[in-house]
Amino acid sequence: MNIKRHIIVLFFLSSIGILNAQKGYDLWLQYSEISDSQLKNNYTSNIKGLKLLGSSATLDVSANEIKNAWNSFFDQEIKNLTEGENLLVLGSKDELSPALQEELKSEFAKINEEGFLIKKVSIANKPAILITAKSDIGVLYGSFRFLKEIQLHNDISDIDIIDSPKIQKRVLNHWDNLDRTVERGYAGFSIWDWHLLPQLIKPEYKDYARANASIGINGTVLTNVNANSLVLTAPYIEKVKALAEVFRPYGIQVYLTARFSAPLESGDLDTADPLNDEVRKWWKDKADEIYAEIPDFGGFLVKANSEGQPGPNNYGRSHVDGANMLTEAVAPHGGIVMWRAFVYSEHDPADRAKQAYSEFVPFDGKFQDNVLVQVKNGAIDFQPREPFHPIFGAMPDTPLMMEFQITQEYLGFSSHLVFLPKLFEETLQSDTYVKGENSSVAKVIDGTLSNKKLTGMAGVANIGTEKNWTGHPFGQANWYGFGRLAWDPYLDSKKIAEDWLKMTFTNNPEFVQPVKDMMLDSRETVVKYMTPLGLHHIMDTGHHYGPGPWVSELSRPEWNPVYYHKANSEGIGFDRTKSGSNALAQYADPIAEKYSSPETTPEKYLLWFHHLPWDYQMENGNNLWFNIATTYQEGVDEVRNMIDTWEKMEKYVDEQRYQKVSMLLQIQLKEAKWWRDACLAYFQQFSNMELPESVPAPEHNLEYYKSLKFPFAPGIRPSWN
Ligand code: BDP
Repeated sequence: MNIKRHIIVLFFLSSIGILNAQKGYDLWLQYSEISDSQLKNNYTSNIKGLKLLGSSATLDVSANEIKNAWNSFFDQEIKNLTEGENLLVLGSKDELSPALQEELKSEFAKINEEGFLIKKVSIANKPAILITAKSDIGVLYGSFRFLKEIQLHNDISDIDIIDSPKIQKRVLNHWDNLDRTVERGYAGFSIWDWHLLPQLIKPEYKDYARANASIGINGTVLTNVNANSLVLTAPYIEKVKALAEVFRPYGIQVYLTARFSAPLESGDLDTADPLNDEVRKWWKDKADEIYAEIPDFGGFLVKANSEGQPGPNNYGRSHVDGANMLTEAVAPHGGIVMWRAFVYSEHDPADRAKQAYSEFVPFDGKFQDNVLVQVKNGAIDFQPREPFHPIFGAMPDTPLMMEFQITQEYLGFSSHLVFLPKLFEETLQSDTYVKGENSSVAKVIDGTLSNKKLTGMAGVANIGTEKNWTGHPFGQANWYGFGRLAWDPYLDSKKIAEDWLKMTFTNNPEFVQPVKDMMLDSRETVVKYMTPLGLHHIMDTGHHYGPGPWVSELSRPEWNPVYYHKANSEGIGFDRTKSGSNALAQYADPIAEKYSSPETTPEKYLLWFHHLPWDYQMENGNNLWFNIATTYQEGVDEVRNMIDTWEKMEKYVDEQRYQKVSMLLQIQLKEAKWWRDACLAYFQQFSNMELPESVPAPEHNLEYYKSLKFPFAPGIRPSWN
């Protein structure tokens, strides 16, 4: 096409928004054109062609990615060549010449099955850049890493990268229902079009796999933890198989949630007792049936005896009985069971924060080898801030899998800009003391602390049918950041933010620096305007949209916000010390001792562990009420600062993404004020103190805030409304 026509078509496409929509859709794989001639020269002179060693679907996928990216970076084709200088050579170790294998021996010794090397080498006496690994999947990961170097504008003349994932099972958990609603989903409907599967294979499936592979995610649980046993029936297994086939070249295994009562619901048996022989056989046959269709099926994720889900307790059996029974079915095929520790009961009067620990810790060392116990980052529920879950410091003989929530159930849905890797990092870097000092959660999870064979990290996905996958353009950073931390749980969230911004928007430092700072502060900002100083779970109930600290009438006490803040005329906060629930005793001594007194408790956790009088004097010399009020206000002010920052970025961002973020930030500001006003109006009845001068009076009275109803807030299960 001649240049003039090219321009006209581009103009036409951009005027109807297609190119811009594409930008959101392409996530961090924009492969933006490299116009700087020096940079361009660095890449194109070092790479003259592409050479594949061996053949496989995964290698093809790697080569295609590089070819497409090349076109996009340089408006130039990269040709397949079999010989010549400066080739980019892709192939696994077994395909290398014995001499090269020998030369790279010590490097290969440093990587695991999914790791890779990217190196300048000499092949047939000619300089080349080699991307190699012990497996083709490693080569694919290396290819994405190589492209990232270009996206970040790094010099590749002396490229030398060795990397391996530190965690084995890097898995997204989709809380997607078979009717395509998504529990706690704020980005449209489920991307799995069950009705039209297995025949209709949407291009999104492949792009989903590409995006995940580019950050090293290697598993996906397709269905909600509140499970439907229908997905285990033959017609659905066919559908799952079709997805598995799309994902396979990208190294992504599929998993399903197993409803514990499936043997009953199928009509085959009249019990689901895990110790019953027929039940055991039922699950074995089911696993055989699945593996016959999907040989690399990953296994099951199970939510049992939690929030009304059936489980082994229904038959007087334990979580160990349930999990070990299921592993018998999948183990012969190399599958695993991810058994969730998210349990609490309305019949147990103990502090909800203590219940999972009490139930699971006695089982330490009793689960079979191929069980991962999946533990949420905190003991309550994915709050804007929680101390790490005490289970991480108390089950050294059990492989523990981290569960983070990427979807923002409690953090403003898809309308608030919150960079979650900051939250994830805070948990991962917390010291559990399980093996003395320096026993971080990251070391528990990656298995290095107790030499674990099986390791994993799960993230509850924020993906849906929205054109840009996640609704909020910055929600993509949370998916991206989860993947990066699952690969390397020691990574600095600053680095993640910076990489993501460059790959998603532009390398221009005048954009990257201020927006990175904005992202890094955003998590603390949301904590300030929702749940400052250790407050938690004061969202309106059911949908969890907006504030609801007054809610007190739900049948389950621990679903009521008043259960968590315990505000009264005496003070506010949950006493979890010896004088209260003593949940603190579930932590190792250095923590339990330090946090036993409010003076030595970090202020960020103050009201998580202590009930304190409103006039309690804080470090800055002001009292608790003053600090609560001014922190809410700071949260609001910081959202204003985010808006100011973003307004200066217009020239660096395409119109569509710029406008969308601008509008969402306005929603965030409105909701931050709503949080401040509603919570302060409510708590003030108990504190009976004036608001500090710097904090405006709430816009409306408390009755107004209480009267707000949101029957159609997204993400809710109808039965929970
Ligand atoms: C809670 C959610 C609920 C989930 C549950 C879980 O409100 O929708 O089913 O966690 O993780 O946060 O099982």
